Amino acid sequence: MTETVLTALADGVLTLTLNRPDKLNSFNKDMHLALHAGLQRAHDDAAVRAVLLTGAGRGFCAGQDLGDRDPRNGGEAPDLGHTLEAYYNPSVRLIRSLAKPVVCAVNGVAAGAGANIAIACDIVLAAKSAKFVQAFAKIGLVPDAGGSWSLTRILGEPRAKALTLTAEPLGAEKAAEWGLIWKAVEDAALMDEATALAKSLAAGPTLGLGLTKQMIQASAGNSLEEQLDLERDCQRRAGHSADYAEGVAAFLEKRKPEFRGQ
Ligand code: T3D
Repeated sequence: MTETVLTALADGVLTLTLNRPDKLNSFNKDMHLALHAGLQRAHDDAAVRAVLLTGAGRGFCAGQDLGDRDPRNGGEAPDLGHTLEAYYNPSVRLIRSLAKPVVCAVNGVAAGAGANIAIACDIVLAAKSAKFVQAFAKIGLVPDAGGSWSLTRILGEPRAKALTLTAEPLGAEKAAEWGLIWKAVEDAALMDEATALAKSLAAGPTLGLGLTKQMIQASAGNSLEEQLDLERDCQRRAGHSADYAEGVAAFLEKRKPEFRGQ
């Protein structure tokens, strides 16, 4: 049977490739479970120091496989609240709670939950030809996979509402201009650039990078006072790390640091 998520570990980077290209990598149960397993491995395996998420073929991910939701097949309508809780929400939680950087290379269209899972990643690069589509309104659903939270925080209400209420595609360059993603890059350069970025993050001070991610994510819900306390606590932990000692020693010895992720 074809693997629905291809997994490869090299140079500390765990690359997870959504792999149902004939369905634009839309989610079925197998692909959800394979993605959970890949992300869980990133949590558990110390050899993994960064994740690179991408899609096979011409699309990144078209959200839910609507073939699995065909109402003409009869039977009771599925409980979509359950599918969010069992399948989509765990992916978002696994990405956001991972104390390691997650790079997303959006190689083509990202629609529905596919768009919002991309946006949940830490650094998002997209091919210039890629687009982000909040497709939900077209089929009578509401945004999910954290989209109503992240789009509003990143873009503000006016743009979040326009994108979700109209389901109009947002091109990669505009997405970068609006700050929804980090960068739009030439299609042919996407994978090289995303891989180089993920590799350099994987060679970084993993503990400090994980704490930084946690702090940035916490800031939206914190007052300045709470955030100052969090910075103090995280800096205390980073200051006791072997990578901090190595970073300072390397600086003083005018050489490149060799971080071990501890
Ligand atoms: O159900 C639950 O569990 C609740 C959770 C829901 C989460 C969600 O994500 S809901 C939103 C679901 N996704 C969509 O509504 C997007 C549907 N797809 C599209 O709107 C378009 O396909 C795209 C904008 C993504 C891309 O358009 P385009 O013109 O580049 O490609 P295409 O020709 O429409 O699609 C190419 C093939 O992929 C085509 O198959 P074919 O005709 O070549 O055999 C198409 O049917 C298939 N495909 C695309 N999206 C899906 C899909 N097949 C199943 N499910 C899809 N979501």
